[in-house]
Amino acid sequence: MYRENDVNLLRTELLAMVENHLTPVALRYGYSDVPLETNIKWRPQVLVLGNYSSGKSTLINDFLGADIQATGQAPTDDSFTIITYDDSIPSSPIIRVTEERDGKFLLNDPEYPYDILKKHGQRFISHFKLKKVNSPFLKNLAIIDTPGMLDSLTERDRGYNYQEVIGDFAQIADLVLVLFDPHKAGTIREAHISLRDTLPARTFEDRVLFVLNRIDECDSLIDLLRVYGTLCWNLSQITGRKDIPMIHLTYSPRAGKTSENRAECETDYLCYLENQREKLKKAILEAPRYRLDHLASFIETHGERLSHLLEALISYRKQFRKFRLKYALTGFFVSFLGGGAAIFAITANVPFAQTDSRWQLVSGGVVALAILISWMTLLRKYIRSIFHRKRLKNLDRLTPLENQTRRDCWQSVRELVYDYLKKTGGLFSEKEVKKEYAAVRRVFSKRAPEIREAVNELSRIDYDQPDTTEAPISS
Ligand SMILES: Nc1nc2c(ncn2[C@@H]2O[C@H](COP(=O)(O)OP(=O)(O)O)[C@@H](O)[C@H]2O)c(=O)[nH]1
Ligand SMILES: [Mg+2]
Repeated sequence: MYRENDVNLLRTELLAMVENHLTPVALRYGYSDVPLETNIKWRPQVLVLGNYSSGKSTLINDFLGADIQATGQAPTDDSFTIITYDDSIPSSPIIRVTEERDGKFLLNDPEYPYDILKKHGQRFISHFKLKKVNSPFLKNLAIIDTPGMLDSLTERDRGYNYQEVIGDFAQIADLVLVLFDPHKAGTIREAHISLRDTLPARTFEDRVLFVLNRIDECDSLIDLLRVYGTLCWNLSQITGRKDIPMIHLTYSPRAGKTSENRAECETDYLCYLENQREKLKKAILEAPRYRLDHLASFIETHGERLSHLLEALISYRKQFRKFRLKYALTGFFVSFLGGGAAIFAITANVPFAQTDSRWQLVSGGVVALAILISWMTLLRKYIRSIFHRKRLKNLDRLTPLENQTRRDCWQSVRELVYDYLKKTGGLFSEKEVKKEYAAVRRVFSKRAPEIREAVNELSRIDYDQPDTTEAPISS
């Protein structure tokens, strides 16, 4: 197992990076309404998704070691339940719910990271709750049990947008379990689409675990292979990939004993298969390490976006400076021409032709100065507003968009750049933005890769093995 201290150390460092360097910029430019770390500062979380009756709650109960969640064949539980550890209760062999809270409390207590879910409205809030349980399984993580997907249910029936809620939870969660059962092995399109749209592409694979559950209910080994094949085919259709991700094959021996279907099944084949429940449990207990991965990706994603935002603002100011210089030079040139023309007009005009040439020069100078002053004051404001409008209209020219990653990144901040330029009229301190850019850039391109390397290093260390680097005990 991972060494808790190493994980905590890295976690603290990552959070400090977000708090000190990314959040101030994110808040200032409207990139986020709440400090960025709000969503990631709480304990690691595991989101459990799947059809109704795929055995989500049973699996959770098995891991917790007690019947905490209601289970049943019919769609029993239509709530999103956060199940977390109760630190205030001394450990006891009897595992039970020690405290229950409703959605309103969860959304308003700053300890919890669910601020972003407020937008889903009252109906969602009434289907959202917290249970504190004294199970040792929860010491380093929290589990989110979800209502099953029901194809027949529409957004109007539910009263909230299920897909969006799942997407938001997936963003917060460090590990996502997607459960299937042999009866409905291919109907997770809805969940998968919202996962694919919300999780960063590069970490999607690492953060999602697929589980074929209730395998004890297959009629025979052939039936199980058929179900497995269907699931693989459906997954490849959805993911658009030919290589199939690892699928954990599991069942609950406890639930199986009482299952009506089970009695009719020929389940001898189960002895040839390893129930991967324990493996799955081990993977879930690794959630704190997934959390580090999640944090590192979080910093990479937001660091990249914020630096793109600042880069566009700096580019605006650079273009503005160039424009100002060009405009001033043109002003000098025009006033010089104007002055020259005035002198020419004076000398060509008979009544003035005889005046002292010094006066002619002074008059030319005065005309040139008058032109220059009006150029730099009255006209300047007008021409500047044309420059500003033009830049807002061609916002994409502020930054090079040479590849798809840059284009995607730009899409996520384009609107913010537009709003900020509009709000400030393009008048902001370039020096300050440059300073912020340097800090974000340092985090994104130097510190984040270092931390990523440390996170990878940590996952390579097998803490179950004795540490061979220790000095041998001398005899
Ligand atoms: N035979 C068998 N039945 C199971 C298994 N897991 C869950 N069940 C049963 O399936 C039904 C639905 O389980 P539940 O956990 O409520 O599903 P959820 O809707 O996904 O939370 C319950 O009656 C469970 O007893 C399993 O692995 N094998
Ligand atoms: Mg359930």
